[in-house]
Amino acid sequence: MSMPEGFADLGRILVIIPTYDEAENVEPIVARVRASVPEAHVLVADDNSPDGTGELADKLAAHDDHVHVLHRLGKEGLGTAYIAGFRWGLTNGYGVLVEHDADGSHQPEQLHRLLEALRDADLVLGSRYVKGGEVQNWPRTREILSRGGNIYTRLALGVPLQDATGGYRAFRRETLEGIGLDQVASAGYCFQVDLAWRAIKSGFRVVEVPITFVERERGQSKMSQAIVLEAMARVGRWGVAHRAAQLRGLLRGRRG
Ligand SMILES: Nc1nc2c(ncn2[C@@H]2O[C@H](COP(=O)(O)OP(=O)(O)O)[C@@H](O)[C@H]2O)c(=O)[nH]1
Ligand SMILES: [Mg+2]
Repeated sequence: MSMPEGFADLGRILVIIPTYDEAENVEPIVARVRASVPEAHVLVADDNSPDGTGELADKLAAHDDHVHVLHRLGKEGLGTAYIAGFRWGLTNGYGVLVEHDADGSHQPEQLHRLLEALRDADLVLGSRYVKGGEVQNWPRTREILSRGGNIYTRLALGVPLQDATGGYRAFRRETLEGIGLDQVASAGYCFQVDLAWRAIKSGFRVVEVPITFVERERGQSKMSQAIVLEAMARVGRWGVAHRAAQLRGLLRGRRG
């Protein structure tokens, strides 16, 4: 059990929840986050959802000074929703910025694990694939795709991460300030790999803690084949560039 103000040493906490057509999910997920870590603030980043999610979030914000809403003009993707949310949080002085899905896949009750680990880290990844982590409710094909994507990422980039594509994460503000958010162009799963890879390359401490991922029961996934293909192509390119740089370094070392 954590006391209110239990994470005051980390600075003010902002949990960013991107939404697109999450009318059935937004109220319960915000309530669970508020109950789990009462001192944390929530920012719903809505892309003008046709189902009225943004207006529902406005109603929550009107009754709770720890809830805020960022309205964007239209569906521009998860990656840019997070970047806009990070910028809002950095401008408003938050010390910790958390990524959290709206659809019930991430458990607000496990947020403590991420925050506790952040005391000794710069970026904490909620991981489905470390010991103690799990996935519930996924069709076999989806799990194979996710696990395969992570094996591919490990091989391409040589990073020791078990779950580089997950979207339940806690960043210290200094990490986001240090990785060059301006240059992040990726969307979807690739966005998550991109941020973790930048953090590792910049020398930040990245750690994984186990989470229980539960596939959504209500509403639609926005995952698409295009998102998967983008991730494979970009991660492959980064891997080649990285190996080439390593090789150049090696050759220089031999000559000198
Ligand atoms: N603001 C915004 N949120 C999005 C967008 N696409 C997905 N999301 C949100 O991102 C989270 C994860 O998306 P989801 O469709 O569940 O992806 P999956 O879990 O990989 O199947 C959910 O909270 C979605 O509502 C988008 O284009 N804009
Ligand atoms: Mg989902």
